[in-house]
Amino acid sequence: MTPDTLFDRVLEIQSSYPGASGRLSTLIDRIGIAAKVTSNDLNRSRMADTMNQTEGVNPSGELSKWLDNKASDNFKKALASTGLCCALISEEEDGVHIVPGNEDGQYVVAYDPLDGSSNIDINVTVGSIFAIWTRVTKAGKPTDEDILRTGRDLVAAGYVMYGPSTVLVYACEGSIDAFTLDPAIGVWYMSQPDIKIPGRGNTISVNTARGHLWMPYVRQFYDWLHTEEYSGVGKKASGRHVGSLIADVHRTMVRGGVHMYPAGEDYPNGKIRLMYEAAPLAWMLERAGGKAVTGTGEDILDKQPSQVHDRCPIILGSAYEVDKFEEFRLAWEKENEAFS
Ligand code: FDP
Repeated sequence: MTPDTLFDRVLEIQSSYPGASGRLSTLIDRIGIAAKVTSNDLNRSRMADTMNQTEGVNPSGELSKWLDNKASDNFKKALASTGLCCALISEEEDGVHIVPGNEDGQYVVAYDPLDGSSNIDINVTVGSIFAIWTRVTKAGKPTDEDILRTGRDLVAAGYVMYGPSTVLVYACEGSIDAFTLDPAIGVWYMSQPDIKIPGRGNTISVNTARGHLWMPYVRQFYDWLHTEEYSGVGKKASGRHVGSLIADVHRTMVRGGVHMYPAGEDYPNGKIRLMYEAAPLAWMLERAGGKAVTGTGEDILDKQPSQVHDRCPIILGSAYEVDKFEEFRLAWEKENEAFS
């Protein structure tokens, strides 16, 4: 029987691993609760007059809103109370939060509690993203070896999309499924099992206002997306860019195509954060059959963070488009090697 709630699906996955402790299932359940509270906070924010309240800057120097900090607290409370996490990393907090009394906890969880929050006042979709690792050391205070992990090491990841409906997409080793919240009864119902990204799409998503700052091969790839070769077969290529990461990545995951935030002169290392944005989304995309690269010669999943708030350029989407991007990059590098 197909499970029809998040709870059923998580139990089904758990039962497929003989001897599973149910700890990861507990974390997902708690993340589901944090997401429901955050969804409610967002829905009420206009009436409660909390929508535009600002509260200083986050560790990356960006203006943070009351809602950013509230969402961060929602995730922190939900996860810390499980007793299973030794360390929590939030976009809104400096450094790493070592959970008091839980130093032996098995999991490290990184999250962007409210991504795209500059879009809230215009009622555009925003999201939360989470990444879950099991620690490397056995016990005691977690070390850098436990915390500064690549996407390759993830055991589970997901995102929540607060849009016309609230949708939680959860991926673990063998599956990636979407669940839609019924707000009347607070239940996550499965709405899209076994998500697979099309092998090629027709959607191009990037902030073109930064185009003059891109590397030449990014421009060449972008121009190619407007040729007959790309749109000649199948549907005509179409530009779709929200400027809110989860909305852009979810559309790309479901419909195919490519979404990019490449490195440029303004953001030499890209803008998107590695540990709680790029890595979990790349890991999910790979499970759905897509690809994700940095555009500077690395698979996002292999990129090693040097600190928890590192950034990373992203080029992600259908395998066809990302492979083509890599062709342009390699050709440009080869040509320029000859002159260096
Ligand atoms: P925001 O600054 O609104 O929080 O990661 C942050 C992010 O949004 C992403 O959601 C979005 O994809 C990106 O920044 C947009 O940045 P630009 O406005 O520079 O294109």
